[in-house]
Amino acid sequence: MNSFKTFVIASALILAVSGCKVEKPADTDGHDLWFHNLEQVSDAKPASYTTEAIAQNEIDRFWKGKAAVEIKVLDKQDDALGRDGYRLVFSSGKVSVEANTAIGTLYGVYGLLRLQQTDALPKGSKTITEVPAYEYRAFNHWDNLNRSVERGYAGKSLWNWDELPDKVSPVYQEYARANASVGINATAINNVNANAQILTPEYLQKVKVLADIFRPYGLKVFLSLNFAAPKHIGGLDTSDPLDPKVVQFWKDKTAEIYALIPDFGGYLVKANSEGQSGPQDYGRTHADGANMLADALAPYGGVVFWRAFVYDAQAEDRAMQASDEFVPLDGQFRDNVLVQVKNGPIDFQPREPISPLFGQAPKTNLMLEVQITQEYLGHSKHMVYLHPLWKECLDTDTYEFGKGSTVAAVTEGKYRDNKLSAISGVTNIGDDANWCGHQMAQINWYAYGRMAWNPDLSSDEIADEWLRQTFSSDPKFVKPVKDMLLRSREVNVSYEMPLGLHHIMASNAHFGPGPWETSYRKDWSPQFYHKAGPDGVGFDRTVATGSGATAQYNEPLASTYDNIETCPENLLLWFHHVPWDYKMKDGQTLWNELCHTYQKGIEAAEDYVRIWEKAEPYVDNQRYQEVRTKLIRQAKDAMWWRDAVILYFQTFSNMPIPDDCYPAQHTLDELQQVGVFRRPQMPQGGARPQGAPQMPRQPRPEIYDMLPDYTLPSMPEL
Ligand code: BDP
Repeated sequence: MNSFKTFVIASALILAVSGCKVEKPADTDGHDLWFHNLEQVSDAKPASYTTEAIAQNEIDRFWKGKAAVEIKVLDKQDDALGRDGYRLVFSSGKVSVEANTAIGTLYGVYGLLRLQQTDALPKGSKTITEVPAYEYRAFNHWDNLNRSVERGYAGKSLWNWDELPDKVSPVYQEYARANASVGINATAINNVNANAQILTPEYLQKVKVLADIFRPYGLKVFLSLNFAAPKHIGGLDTSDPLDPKVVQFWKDKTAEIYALIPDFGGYLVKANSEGQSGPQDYGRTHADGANMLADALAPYGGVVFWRAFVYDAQAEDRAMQASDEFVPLDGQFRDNVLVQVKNGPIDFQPREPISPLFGQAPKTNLMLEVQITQEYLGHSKHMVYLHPLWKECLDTDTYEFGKGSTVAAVTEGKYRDNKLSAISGVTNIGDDANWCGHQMAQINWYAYGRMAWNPDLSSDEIADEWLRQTFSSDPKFVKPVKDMLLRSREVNVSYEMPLGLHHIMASNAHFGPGPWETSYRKDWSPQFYHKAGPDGVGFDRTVATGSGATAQYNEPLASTYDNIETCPENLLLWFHHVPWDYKMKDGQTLWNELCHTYQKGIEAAEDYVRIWEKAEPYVDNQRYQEVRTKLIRQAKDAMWWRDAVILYFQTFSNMPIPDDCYPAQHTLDELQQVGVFRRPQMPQGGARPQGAPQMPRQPRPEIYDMLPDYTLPSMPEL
């Protein structure tokens, strides 16, 4: 239901039932995202489907201010604003939205409405200038052509390929609008594990329809490539990037795409990674492959996002491989190639150090890839606000160009002449009514866009904006719920993989714990990453006795990480193999610290339920209930994680769970059986396993009784 109708119905109900008393908001499925509290003041339709008309229409429908809004594309270019920047000039009785381009004004309009919705409009005369940090603020959809979404937890793909190009869902436009409202301006619409069919004429006609819908919102389409496309769909017997026939195939294909989509963005490529084909199949390098595509795109202004997510089963330490492969190629990539690097050196874990590559390739256009979908952080079942995770990476100093050369500064291009810059986020969007599977996961879509525009914004500022626009501006709601969101990433680390533990999840679906698991590939096996044994736990990456990964960082990071005394404790087991009785900074043994950290995680997750219940008067019933049910489940899943990891590690440490922690609620044996075929029931009311000694602490029974039909989750199919 559109927000205007919702508003009218809700207002009528309120008046009918209670005079002017403020009542509970009307139910919503969350589809209207952060536009939820925008009240429509007019039903006007855009005069046409152009950027200019859309910008004007957003003001006509939603601007409540008395001051007249004037939208103007500047006659004389203002270099300070670039292509997408804007200026809001507030003077008496007037607000002027100025930019060099129409899309700049549309961003300005959304900026102005955001100020209105967050009660942040200036009182007197003022000029606000906003210029985005990155030129490309991209989304990566891991959407397959059969509408399944790799690592997607919010329903099917938005793109209905069977119906396109004839039938066009209204959702495509809603999607483009939502992206424009937070500044996202590029979208790679298909999975990086790409099916070459997307490049056939039949599919390109469908892609063109999407591109036409996205264009007025400033959203450029990118396509993920299958590097073997010349063989798969081009009738060639090779995909060697130096073969003239292959070069010609890509030139022709690129020309065909631009004929349909003149503002096509370019290609996103996963090559020689996890079984995907690539230039190395032909003895060529990543640079050979990327440059061949870059040359095909250059005449049209297109760019290549070439991913650095590479690793090989035989290597001793997967964390070192992106650097090992890409550092020697520094300086060899064309100007219109950006090398897309995941935030950490392994794979989107709840906490990783930064990828060392950010500090090692000064002559390469590096870009950051973050994951918005919660592959390793509880899927769409757990509430985790991810901005603190991304911000931690952006703010980390690589020291490559001296102090202050943070990942943000390096990727923004502050140290290169070539100012091409980009950032990518793997989306959490599907065809669920609320887009993201979890109402609270919408914040991660919002926050990604805001961060891509301005990496300096704090997690607090972004959460504040989102809550006010999506739920309520009442401080009694905003403060506690925001605090909960701000803690949620650290809480997730605490109950899943604290103190630098990583990759110990169940390996089939990447949901839930699996520390006991082994795999036919050692680098997919949790045991390879935690290396727990009688002597301790953790991956030794030091120079003297371990893999030497610490040496891939610049000083002083390298020696800080290398020395167990100076290594930050939240990364301890990432870099060191540590005895169970090692004394931590607070005097506890490592074992007790682990137990207490998990305990804190569980208790914080339990607290979420109570905090949310207090927020109830400010939230419509539908969203309230949906979130509450998920939060209860999250608390139970936290317990599941703790029991699994601690009971398994206990077989090596032989140390007791401290008395001030909850006793185990499951046996290791039953946890190891969790799977599609056997799902033990979570004990109700925090019941102790039979025969367990009396312990002083018990999980709060009221939380565990709330979802009586909870079973330990089955492992979803991949
Ligand atoms: C991993 C995912 C896998 C992706 C891969 C990638 O498990 O599904 O294909 O990353 O980024 O996180 O290519």
